[in-house]
Amino acid sequence: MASKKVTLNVEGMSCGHCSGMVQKTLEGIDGISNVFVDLDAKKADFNADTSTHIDKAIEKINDAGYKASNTY
Ligand SMILES: [Cu+2]
Repeated sequence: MASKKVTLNVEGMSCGHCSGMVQKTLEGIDGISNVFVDLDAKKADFNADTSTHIDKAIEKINDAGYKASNTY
């Protein structure tokens, strides 16, 4: 299965703690790999196995108190 490269916009990150939280949140989801969170650009890059995993990632980031949206 080829994983899909994804970039999400993430609002609400103001410091390294925030980006670290988003990083850990994404790394804790099965089916998501190669996570890179860019605090300055307010973006999160990762590979997702399926689009369901992308939805899960957005949901988990929002649960953590940030605001994620896809960059279609
Ligand atoms: Cu912070």
